[in-house]
Formats: sequence, C-alpha cells, structure tokens
Amino acid sequence: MTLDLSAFPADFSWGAATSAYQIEGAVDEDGRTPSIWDTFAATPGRVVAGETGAVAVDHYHRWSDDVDLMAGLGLGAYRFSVAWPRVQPDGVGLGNAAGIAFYDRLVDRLLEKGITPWATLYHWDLPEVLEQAGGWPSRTTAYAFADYAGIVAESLGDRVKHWITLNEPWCAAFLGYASGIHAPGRTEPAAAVAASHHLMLGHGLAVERLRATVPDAQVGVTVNLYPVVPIDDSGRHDDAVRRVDGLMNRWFLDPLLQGSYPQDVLADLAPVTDAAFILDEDLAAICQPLDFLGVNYYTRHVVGAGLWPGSSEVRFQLENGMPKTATGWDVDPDGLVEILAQVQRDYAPIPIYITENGAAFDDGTVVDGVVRDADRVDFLDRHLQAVATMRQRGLDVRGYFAWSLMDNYEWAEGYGKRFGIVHVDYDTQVRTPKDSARWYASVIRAHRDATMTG
Ligand code: IFM
Repeated sequence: MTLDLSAFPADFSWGAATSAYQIEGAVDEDGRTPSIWDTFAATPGRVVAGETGAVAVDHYHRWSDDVDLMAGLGLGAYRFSVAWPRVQPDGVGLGNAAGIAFYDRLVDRLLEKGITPWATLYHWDLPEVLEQAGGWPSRTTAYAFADYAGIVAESLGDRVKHWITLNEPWCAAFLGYASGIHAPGRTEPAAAVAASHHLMLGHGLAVERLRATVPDAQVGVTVNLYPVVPIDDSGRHDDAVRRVDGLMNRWFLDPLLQGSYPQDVLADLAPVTDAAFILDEDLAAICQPLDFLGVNYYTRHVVGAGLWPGSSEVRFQLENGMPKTATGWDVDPDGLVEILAQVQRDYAPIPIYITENGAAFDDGTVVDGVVRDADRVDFLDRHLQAVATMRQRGLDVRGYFAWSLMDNYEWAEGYGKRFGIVHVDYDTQVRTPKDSARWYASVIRAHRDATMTG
C-alpha cells in the first residue's frame, strides 16, 4: 500500500456508490413507470448487445444482503440514487407509497448497520413521461424535479441527512441530448445546452426544497471533472484546452459556485444557441449555498486543435502512452491532484467529497471464492493517495466513495464493463468481494484502528 493514512481525519467518510438504474432491476414492480433509460435501452442499436437494466443486479430484491455486504466491508457511508419513476411514476403529482417504501427499508437497514445513507436525487433516470413532455431542454422539467425532490425529502429526510441533487449533469445534458450516446439519445446541440441549464436550475430549486424540508441536511451536487491538457506545449492547442475545460468543468462549476456562466463558453456556444432560455433570475436560483461539492473523477483529457490550420475544432488524443482501463480511459491519479488543485485555485473554499472514483478492468473470474483484480487495487490505492496529497495541501476533502460497490449496468456499454469492488455473477446474482474490496476494507479498518488509538 502506498497510501499514507495519516492524511485522513478520524471522521473521514469511507464509502461506496451505486445508482438506481444500474443496480435495482424490477423496472415494472410496485408502480414504477419507464424511465428514459428503459426506452433507450429497448431501442435496437443503442446499448451493446441490447442489454437493459430490467434485472440489473436485482438489488430491489437483494438490498438486505447487499447492506450486509457493505457492513462486512466496514463501509461508513453508502451513496445510492433514488429512482424518480419509482417514487413519482407520473413525473408530477403524488408520490408512490410502494416505491418510497423500498428506500425506507434500505435507509432503515443502513442506519441499523451504522452506515450513513447518502441519497442522490437524479442519476439519469428521468421518467419517460417527462421526456415526452420535452425532457430537460424544457424548463418545466426543472420545476418538476423540485417537486420530486420535495417528495423524497419529506419521505426520507427524517433519516437521510446527506443529499446530492444531481449526478454528473454534463453527462445527462451532453451525452443525452448532443452526442446521443446516452438516453434519451437525442442529437440536438442547442437542446443539450438548454438541458444543462435546466438541470442546474432544477438543482437550485431542489436545494431550496431540501433546506425547507430537512433543515439539518448537508446538501451538495456532484459534477464529473477532468483536468484538460494540451497534446504538446507548442501553445497551438491552448484554445482547445480552454474550450474543453470550459464546457466540461467551468460551465457547471461557475454557475453552481459563483453564480455566473463563463463568458468565453457562452461565446463558444453562440453559433449553437442564443441561450435565450437563461432568464435573469436563474443564476441566483442556481447558485445556492452548498455544504459540499461532490467530485467524480475518472481520467484526464488530452486535447489538441483541429487537424487543419486555423481550425478551432477540438480533437481528443486517445493514444498517448498512458495505461488504460477497460473503458479505454487513461489511468491517471495525478489528474485527480490537478483537477482538485484547479478547484482549490479557482473557487472559494468548499468541503469536497470524492463521490465516485474507480475503474473497469477485465477482471479474472471467481476461483475458489476469490477474484484477483490487482489493477483495481493499484488504481484505488494511487487515487486515494492523490486525495491524501490534496488534503496535505490544505483542501478540505472529507470523504471518498469507490465506484462502484458492485459490478453493474454500465449504461451504453451494458454489462461488459465491470467497475465493482464486488463481483456479480450475472447468471446467479451471487456477489463475491474482489481483492479490491478486501483491500479497501483493510484500509478502512487500518484507518479506524489508527484514529481510535492515535
Ligand atoms: O457508471 C458510471 C456512473 O453511473 C456515473 N459516473 C461514471 C461511472 C462509470 O462510467
């Protein structure tokens, strides 16, 4: 282990994360209606091998064993997401008691086991009925999201004190509505920009509901951040860096934390949209005081200017000599230091939680109850060391959630990419902690022992 545990305070949160559509299955039980992911996954050609989350890892039925599994690993916190179409099947109006009851049971059991529940309100499963009404490009979806947040807060807020409004709004907006590789699969750049704005507006309105309903709540939002660097130091690629950093990082961080959109990105977007959907009062609504910022980190982007002189078109360099995960992403723990340093440099101090970090690798199979995943152990070790480094540099990082607790449905990649620290046999649903889960449990134990005796 390269990890220096002395950098982590006694109350550091050691967690793991999942999301509803990726693990629950049971898509038509107890009143749940389709989400955009049910529709998307059922559309031929959208997901590798046509796989869907209809069964996923059957967590909807196996939640109790799964909580035992978490307790066995010594997790102090569990980040899950609430399925909007389970809790409010019509996307508007009343909550669905049977759907809410599932999260009631889950939360109660987590608390019984001494595991702090962290609820994410939106991890990409918009009720299909709301997409039919316009989806996130429509302003009404932001208001609907606030109402849904109110329902969940009223149901769980007596016990859940840690809330994340959105997971990775960049993905929801730009993969969902621009590239179309995620649900709902639209390829409308202007709509994607509107979607990003309405997601953030929905966040701001949801924060108000959460605060009104759960006065002692810790409320934040999770963004996926990437350090962006040029292909070379010639200076030729600086504008490409600015553009990609602008749209992937600053487009979200600036309004959420500073109450303004980056002017350079608005200018970049001018050929795509006049941004008339941004109303005067919106930025104040978006920029709510937050208790923490959730950061998901997976990799960096290496970018260059277009292939012909004077072109502003950005290209991503994929073959750059870095080791890769099974999804083809660079393994780059230094990138976590860099992006956290960027947040520390550019924004007012705010507590940070790493709400996702992890990697897909082509793990071995289960042999005698063991799964060897040395790549993942090394990955987690080095990324946690990056967190330690930033703590030593004064950044207030308060917790870390491994992505993911268990193998699950990796969106358009289907089940082929395994991110879990716990292996799932998709035929039998048997869970087997991988070496990485055992390693993570040993880190948590060692930290607990050191801070109790120290
Ligand atoms: O599986 C996803 C998760 O849903 C959101 N963040 C990235 C993970 C890996 O791709």
